[in-house]
Amino acid sequence: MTMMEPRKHGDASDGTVGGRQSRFEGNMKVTGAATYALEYPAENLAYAVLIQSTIPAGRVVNVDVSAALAMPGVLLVLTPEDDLGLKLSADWGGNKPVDGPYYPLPRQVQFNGQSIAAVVAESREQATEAARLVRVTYEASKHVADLNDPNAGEGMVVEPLSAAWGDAEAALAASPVRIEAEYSTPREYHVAMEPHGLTAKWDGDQLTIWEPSQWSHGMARMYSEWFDMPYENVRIISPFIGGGFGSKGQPLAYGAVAIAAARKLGRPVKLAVTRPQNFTSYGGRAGTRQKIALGATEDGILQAIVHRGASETSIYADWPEQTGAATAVLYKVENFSSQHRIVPVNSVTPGALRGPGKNPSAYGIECAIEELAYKLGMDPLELRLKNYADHDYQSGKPWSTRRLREALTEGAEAFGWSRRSHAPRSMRDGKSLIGWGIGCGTFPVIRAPSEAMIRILSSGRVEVVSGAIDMGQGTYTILAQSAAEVFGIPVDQVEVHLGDSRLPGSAIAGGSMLAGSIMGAVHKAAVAARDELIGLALSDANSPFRETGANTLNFAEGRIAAPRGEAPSLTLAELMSALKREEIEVRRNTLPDGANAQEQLQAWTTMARVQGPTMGDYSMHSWCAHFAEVRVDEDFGTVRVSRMVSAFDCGRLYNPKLVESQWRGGIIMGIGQALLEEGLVDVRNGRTVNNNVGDYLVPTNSDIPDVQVISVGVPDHHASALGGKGVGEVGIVGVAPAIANAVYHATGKRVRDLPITLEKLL
Ligand code: MCN
Ligand code: MOS
Repeated sequence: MTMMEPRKHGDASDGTVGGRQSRFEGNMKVTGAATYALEYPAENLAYAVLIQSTIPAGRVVNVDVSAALAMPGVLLVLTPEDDLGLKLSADWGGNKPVDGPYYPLPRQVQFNGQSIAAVVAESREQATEAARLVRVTYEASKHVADLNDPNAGEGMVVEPLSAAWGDAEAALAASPVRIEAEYSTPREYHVAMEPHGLTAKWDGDQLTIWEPSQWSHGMARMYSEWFDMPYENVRIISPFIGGGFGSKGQPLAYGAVAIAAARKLGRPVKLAVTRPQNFTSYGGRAGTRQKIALGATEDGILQAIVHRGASETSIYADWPEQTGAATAVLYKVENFSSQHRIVPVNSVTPGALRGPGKNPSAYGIECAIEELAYKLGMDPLELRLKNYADHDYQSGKPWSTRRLREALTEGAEAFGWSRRSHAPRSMRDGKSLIGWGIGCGTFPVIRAPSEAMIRILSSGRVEVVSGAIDMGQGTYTILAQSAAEVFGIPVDQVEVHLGDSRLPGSAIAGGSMLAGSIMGAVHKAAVAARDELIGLALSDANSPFRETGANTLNFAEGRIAAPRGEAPSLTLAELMSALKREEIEVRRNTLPDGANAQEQLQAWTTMARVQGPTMGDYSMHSWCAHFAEVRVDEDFGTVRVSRMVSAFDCGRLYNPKLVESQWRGGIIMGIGQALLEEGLVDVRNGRTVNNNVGDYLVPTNSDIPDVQVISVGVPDHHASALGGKGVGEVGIVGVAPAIANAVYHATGKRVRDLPITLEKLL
């Protein structure tokens, strides 16, 4: 990795939108000054420890808690016997289920590692020890271990995820050149540095929850429904998060257990989910497999894509890891057919993990395209450019912006692609077989409304206030830049308050939708606050600007002046003082005008107002092209990624430094996915055996080579108010196929099941 550039002081452009401001909370995180959810001090705290099932399917017959209860310090043991008095909550979309009770500690066991009991004690150590003494008797029933279990069956087709146009089967049959292959990906996990957990505290009918959250408002809503209480009475506090990657967007069973225990005991309760328990508290990326057939003319014009995919889900809820998500938008093709199935197995319901759907989907299609290139004897870059999609063939709509061609050509240039020799095993350095491969990626632009508040204080400081989340992406920093730009002040004169469901409503930090959404709201509120200040400055009897005859004011370099720059010139503090104002507070949202309070609440607490990429006149996506170089040891089969160049179109970048870091983070996760990550299931008992960071491998710094990232985007004002497209997820999409393709080029071996481990190459 390239070294971090030294921070340049006094560079005014740093603090405006588009500047390379360093992350506001970075220092706080590395020096321990940032308080995480499990670090909040609460008086009279009790500690809860979860007990998870050790069988994959069946019934809890009996939980013997006598030995546990006899242990010192033990306050409470909760089992399926206890009715915690909870109700089912509506889903992300806000769709209400049939009214019914919710049992976070159920009697019915649906997967190995399900929460079935909890012990609460005066200390965590006492609770942990007592939990070991709880005896659970089960009545086991037959289980399905994973997607490859012979009893798993074919599953169900998810009709809304099927897509077809033209006549794919006929066009495929008529194509002179065809390839067909099956690709698979294993279960993968988030392994965020900060594990799950919470501290819950009741004050009468008011509930405060300190929990890492990607969506303070949505989670507060779901908690309030579980506990059948008014939304206003629940508060989630989540200012700092040690990574979420999709796993922290909804309340989970352990949260309900800790809060119910706190209510029963009349004391605050802290529950830290252990690292192994994290693997089954929220599901990782589902295991997938997909069969892809491509038909082309002899000169490489794609005629047909036939795609059949499947992913595992749990036996109690449907989560499709959409293997066809990228297949339909990457290439120009007149005949297309794609179908996705979900196969229920005894696992926790899989969930969103950076680039859900698009990620395994790009792995399939981008490997298949290179397989076709070799069959045709054509350069894979040339094949991609030859089949460039001029519009979205699925929706029939024009792209809002699509600079994937530029990403491919500029990426190729920076990588030195033209020096490649096509034949496998044709580039070597001693015992190292060298391979080069390409993988394209895409992620849809998802739009959502948000709200924000701006406060101009008499001190001249400006506050940005929002319940939005920063889990490391850079929300604090870009919002400070946005306000600083509007007021023409240095960025350190802006204070940003985030991560609290009591603050103005916000889109989820998910689906790469937050930056576009919240930047729009903050910009709107800041401009409105500035306009209010201008109005006062031009009309207030105490204002030095009253006599200037100006009809507006300029805000630049920390000063406010009339447009032609003549005196007076005041700082924000001086103007506020002249106006005798303590503060100016303005709140704005990006909903259509006139949205009432109920519609506003619905907008921040559900996904009902979220818009997909083709809901307007255009088809809107971020795009990228990754170029990977691998070195494979000829004797040992070890693969090292020695170089990556990736070019991106994410529209306008609010902060290129943070964007580059987002892209690199995604690429690093992609390298892990390609070479290391694999949730291993013991088929006998449905257990994820490598449920710890010693055995579930993710890349470390020494696994990561120089990663060069390039922006080829242009502002896209269809995509968002300020012209940016999503950044947070697209970086991981397309990395694994780029590496798989490079490994094929190096070795002549096509590994179609991730991860590419050495035994598959020997
Ligand atoms: N950005 C920008 N210009 C744009 C868009 C984004 O400068 N046009 C920068 C900003 O710094 C912004 C960040 O990129 O804060 C991410 O913006 P966006 O793409 O809108 O994504 P979200 O804010 O919605 O963040 C969620 C996204 C997702 S879905 C996952 S998963 C993910 C990711 O972000 N998880 C992360 N990046 C992560 N980064 C960290 N450190 N930790 C995680 O858990
Ligand atoms: Mo990201 S997987 O949408 O939180």
